[in-house]
Amino acid sequence: MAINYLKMPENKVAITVALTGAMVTKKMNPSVPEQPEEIAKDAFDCYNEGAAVVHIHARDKKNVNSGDPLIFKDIHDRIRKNCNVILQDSTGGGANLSVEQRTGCLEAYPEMASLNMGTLVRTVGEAAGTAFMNTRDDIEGFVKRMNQFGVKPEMEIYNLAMIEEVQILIQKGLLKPPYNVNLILGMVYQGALDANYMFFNNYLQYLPDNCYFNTLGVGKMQTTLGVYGMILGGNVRVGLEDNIYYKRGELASSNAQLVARIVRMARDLGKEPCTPAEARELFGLKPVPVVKK
Ligand code: KMH
Ligand code: ZN
Repeated sequence: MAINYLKMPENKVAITVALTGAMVTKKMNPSVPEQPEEIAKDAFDCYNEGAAVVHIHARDKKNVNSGDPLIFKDIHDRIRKNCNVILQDSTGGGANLSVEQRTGCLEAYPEMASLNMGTLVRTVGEAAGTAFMNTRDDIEGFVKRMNQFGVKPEMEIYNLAMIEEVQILIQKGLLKPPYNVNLILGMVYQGALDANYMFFNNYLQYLPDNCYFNTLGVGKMQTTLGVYGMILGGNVRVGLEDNIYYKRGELASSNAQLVARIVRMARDLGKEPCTPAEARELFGLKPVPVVKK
């Protein structure tokens, strides 16, 4: 297997926690944080457990997915009162949001934002059968807007064809190295690859030079795939957005519980979780002023 991607330092792993998402609700797991105050609390708890990056979705007062920059700004400000964790907003948004609305979060100046690298078809929930639109033009529009705001994209990869889109952005000079991708397996959408280790190996084979990867197993594969990704030199994403269970038949009690478990497993592999400052340096983000309490 040809390995071109950037490996993390052997004794380090950057943990991202996806706190809320667009699809999970308190009905599915009462611990899902929906309002800014709850999201900020979870972010701080997860930072204290070892998360370096928080992936953020916003909801309005009725808990409907929102791209309102003011809500994102409120979440950022609340998080920043307590810690300097890296703020990564979602431009995936939710099924109710237009492509335009999905970039609203950039006006709240996150440090990173998700960039979905292709179109998929939703298969669950009220929006089943509709397209999660990310045409090549949309992707280019998103990344240009991110560049205007000085926001670093984390490219969301759901199948092998999407790695081709990464290459296209590199060829067009729209990305600044080092690149960050989130290798996703097990998303329930049509067009997304199943959570299977062989697919994961294929992803790695086709990654470009100068590229760090995050490992994201959706659902029950979150922990095991995460460990596999760490062993191969990558980072890990956990959190209630992608997995509401702690183990079979038992709901996770919080995002922090999921972070704590992956940090324990990282330490068993001889890896310490990166601080936000360490992750910023590796990913080429600007330093954030020290939070004074
Ligand atoms: N839920 C993840 C599989 C985004 O928000 O832009 C993908 C995700 C995308 O988090
Ligand atoms: Zn998301």
